[in-house]
Amino acid sequence: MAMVVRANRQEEGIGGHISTYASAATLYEVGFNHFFRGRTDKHSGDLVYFQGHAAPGNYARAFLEGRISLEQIDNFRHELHDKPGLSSYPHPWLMPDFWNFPTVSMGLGPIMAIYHARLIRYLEDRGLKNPSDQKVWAFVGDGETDEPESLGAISLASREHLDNLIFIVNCNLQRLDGPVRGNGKIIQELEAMFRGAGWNVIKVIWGDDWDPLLEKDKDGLLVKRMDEVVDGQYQRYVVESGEYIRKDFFGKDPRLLEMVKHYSDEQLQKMRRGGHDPEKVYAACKAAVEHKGSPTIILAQTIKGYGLGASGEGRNITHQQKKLNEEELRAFRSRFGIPISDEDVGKAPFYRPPEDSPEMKYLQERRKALGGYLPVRHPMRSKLRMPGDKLFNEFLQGTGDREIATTMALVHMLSKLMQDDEIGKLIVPIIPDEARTFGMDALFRKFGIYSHTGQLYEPVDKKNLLYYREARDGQILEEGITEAGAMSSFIAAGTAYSNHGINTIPFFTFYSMFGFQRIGDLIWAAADARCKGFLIGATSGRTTLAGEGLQHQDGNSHLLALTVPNLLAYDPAYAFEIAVIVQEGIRRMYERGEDIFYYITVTNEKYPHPPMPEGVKEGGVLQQAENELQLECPVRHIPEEIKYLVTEIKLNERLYMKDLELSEGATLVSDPEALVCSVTEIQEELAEEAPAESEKSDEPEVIGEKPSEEQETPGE
Ligand SMILES: Cc1ncc(C[n+]2csc(CCOP(=O)(O)OP(=O)(O)O)c2C)c(N)n1
Ligand SMILES: [Mg+2]
Repeated sequence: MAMVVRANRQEEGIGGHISTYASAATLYEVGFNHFFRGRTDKHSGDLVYFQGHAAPGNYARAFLEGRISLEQIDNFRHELHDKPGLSSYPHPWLMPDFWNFPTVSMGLGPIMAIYHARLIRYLEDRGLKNPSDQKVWAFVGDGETDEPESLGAISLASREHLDNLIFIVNCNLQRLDGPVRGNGKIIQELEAMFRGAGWNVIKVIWGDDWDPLLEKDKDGLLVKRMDEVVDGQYQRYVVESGEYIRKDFFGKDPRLLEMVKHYSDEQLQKMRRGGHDPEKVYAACKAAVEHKGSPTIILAQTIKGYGLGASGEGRNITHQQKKLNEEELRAFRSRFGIPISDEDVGKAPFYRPPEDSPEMKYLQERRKALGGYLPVRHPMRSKLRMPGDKLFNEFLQGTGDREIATTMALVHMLSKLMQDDEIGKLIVPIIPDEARTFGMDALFRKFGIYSHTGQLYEPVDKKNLLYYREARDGQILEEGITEAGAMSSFIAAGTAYSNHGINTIPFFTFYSMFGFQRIGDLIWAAADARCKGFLIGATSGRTTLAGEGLQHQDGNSHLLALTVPNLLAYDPAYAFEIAVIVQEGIRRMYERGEDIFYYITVTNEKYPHPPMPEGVKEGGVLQQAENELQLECPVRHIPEEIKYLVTEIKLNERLYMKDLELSEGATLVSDPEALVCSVTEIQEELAEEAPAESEKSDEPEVIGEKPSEEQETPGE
């Protein structure tokens, strides 16, 4: 809190959030002290998706743990200054040793967490990862659940029996502008949805102050009253006096009033909500980790801006409260018993209990017992052995007169990669129900479609060579019609190098129009997460699906792809180009350790493919500058086409109009000096290459003690 207040005093409008963490502090602290396990030699460690704008509180804890320096904490949101600072949201580029999961865009954290939990099962079932009781925890805002992505994939989690997944929804009943469901009840609504979807639902609504009353509530009067009061009114109780609560809440029935007649107004006002009661939260988390067979959601009722009193607690403005005056700071200090003097408190100083104080000892002991600090981003990079040139050579020869589409070439290449002894098992083909369109059904039988339960039925096409084979060790992720889900799988597989030390190489093939246009924000999240892999935009271009509406005619995805700095986008025309891009891509991402990813568009138009020109082998790119020329000739000699052989063009050689062989009697009208095509050196899209992390130490770096190279060159 002091961090945000100080930053905003120094610089008007710098931003940051106080009230979200204030509501969730107990939820996090119970997790940190009892449940979230760090990664050790013996345990993979748990993965925690933090609510993005709760970052300040997580920094405060890391400061207490000694992982973040005073200088950093005083440099909040100034991560580009000379001195090290802290990013306002989880950011794996600006704080590469700390944050794993970028969650700034709400709704993406929950869906990414679901597919991450599923990917862990996939890796285990395919023998790439040792089975363990590793958990994925996801903190979610109650307002955030309105995003379609938050709830859109919840049935996948129960269908796949993901008991390695726990959601904690911070039900503070408020979002940015006001109540989440003023006239309704968000907790009941979420309970219905998750229970209906087959999740284990645990509600932590009331703190233990309420237990004696609930015990006395033999006729269910109190529970009935609790049920009928809507969220907007519960928010009102936060800012109201005990007298008001007695009258408005209990006063509806004389028997309820009787129940609380021995309670003072002050007592009534202070009765805690479940999410602020550490014992209740502990009990919920314990039940969640012990539950088997389905994912768990903990719905914890909290108060937004808890502890801020008149300066924000439960108020509609609380989300944006960043400044506290002296009086408000004093009230906060007194409420939580922080030993700061009256003179000092106005300056919003940082407070850190002495190292040998019981609370600091406890905090350190607990993290030690749980396997180390969290969050920590600690890529365990193992170098990949590249497949030899042989695998790609076939694609460099051209197809002669045979006409093929680039999609076919790509799918054939994918199949060969999957059969490679070295990297075959690491390839993760991901498809949102378009395998047949792209000819990928050819992969079904040989590699299998992943299903944890195997195949419980006899498929209708069992007799066919390419039947629909589901298997527990299946390699293909057939996601069904969900580009968002498929992209979340892509992110999980493309960041497994960092989260699990496994170099999985995802190939996500989709209708190109349903990529950037539809799930562009997840593609940004992939970029932020330092994800690797190949996005394949199939059926691109505006030619083949004309007539199906503009939503099917992609002429723009490359424009959108250009805006993502660590994404390399290509629109190859020939098979040899795809081979060069894919081979180079695997080398750069997995051998040299660059945190980049690729977007390759392919089409379904068939034409003959030329062999690779000489110059391209030397590392160049073939660029065609001109597709048309004008000539004069007798009508009977008008040529159908003018062919030229590009195979012999060497690096940096150019072919001009004047070099073309025209048909008999034809003379060139176009400028003879105009360029037709050339083989030029690749222009690096990324100005500077990221330092290969494989060269870095495997030891986690302590933020603040030794700033990493990446911190010095953020946003490269
Ligand atoms: C997709 C998206 N839309 C809007 C925002 C801006 N935003 C940040 S926090 C917030 C309110 C969050 O409310 P809730 O999910 O209930 O979380 P709380 O702070 O109450 O815990 C909004 C609208 C965002 N980060 N992402
Ligand atoms: Mg909320």
